[in-house]
Amino acid sequence: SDLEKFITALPKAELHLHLEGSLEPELMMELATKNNIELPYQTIDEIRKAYDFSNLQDFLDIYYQGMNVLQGEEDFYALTMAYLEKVSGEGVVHAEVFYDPQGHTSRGVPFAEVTNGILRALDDGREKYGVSSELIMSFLRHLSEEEAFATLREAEPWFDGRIIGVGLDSSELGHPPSKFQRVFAAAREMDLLLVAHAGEEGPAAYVREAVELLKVDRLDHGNRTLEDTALTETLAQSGMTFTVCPLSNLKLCGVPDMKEHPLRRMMDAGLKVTVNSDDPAYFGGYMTANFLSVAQPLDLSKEDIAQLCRNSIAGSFLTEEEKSVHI
Ligand code: ES4
Ligand code: ZN
Repeated sequence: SDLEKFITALPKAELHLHLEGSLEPELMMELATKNNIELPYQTIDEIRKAYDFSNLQDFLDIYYQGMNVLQGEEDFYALTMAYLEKVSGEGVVHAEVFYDPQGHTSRGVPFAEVTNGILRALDDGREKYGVSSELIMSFLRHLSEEEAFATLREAEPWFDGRIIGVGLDSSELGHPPSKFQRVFAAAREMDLLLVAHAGEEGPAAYVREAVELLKVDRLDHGNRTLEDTALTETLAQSGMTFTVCPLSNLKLCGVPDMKEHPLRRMMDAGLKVTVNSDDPAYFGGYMTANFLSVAQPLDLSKEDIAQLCRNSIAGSFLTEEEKSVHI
């Protein structure tokens, strides 16, 4: 369509993408066979049918199951290259991607194999597809503070610019940002950039904690921020960037219908909003699909869409000089 071509042509950055969530059923089956991993599915169709979620935890159970097929460095390389190839055709010029090392080290896959496989693909993808990128390591918030600290220590050799920041993901309810205040303070002391998922399922109070206690540089999701008017005003004033993921919110029943999605109200409140794909292999689409999913239901103009794309470049961790190439 005309709108699809318009969206694809706009230079944009993806700022909220879990690499393990870009594992397509085809690659999952291929790696399961190669690595002799039992899957509870026999066909691609069966896999896709299992992707019917009522909430975040429903999804996470399937997501951790799926990532078991990732075993060696080559698997993480293939996963990452497939993602970069896909989005390079959608106008993504820069991607700041998450991975969940604890989802792999807990299964006996060494941190170095995971990380180096991803980094080698990010380097090759820059050459092959012209997509620049950065890597952010996320802590699983359902695990302990101690386990997060152990992961932070294990990652230290890569804090020379290869891992640029840390994030916080997985089961939100019952695991407030405050649980990781000391871990994030330590990461800040190491000059790492800080992001955290907050206000996806959790209340606005969790968004406030991510900002005030963790001191995040960027906020992932943040859908429920609007429930706190004072906080919304503060974050509009401070220019905080929000990485919103429309198809994710729909698939995990955070919104009943795209017409009810808060993205437009967040923009109208003066928040710097971006559109992202989160876990595209599980939620039904990559960047263009996410833009298209809200364009008509929220009556977004072409100018609104262009603004969302400019926000993604501006809200990235690129230098001002690097941003100026894309804006
Ligand atoms: C995630 Cl959508 C979402 N929320 C929280 N944690 C996650 N990890 C991967 N996708
Ligand atoms: Zn996410």
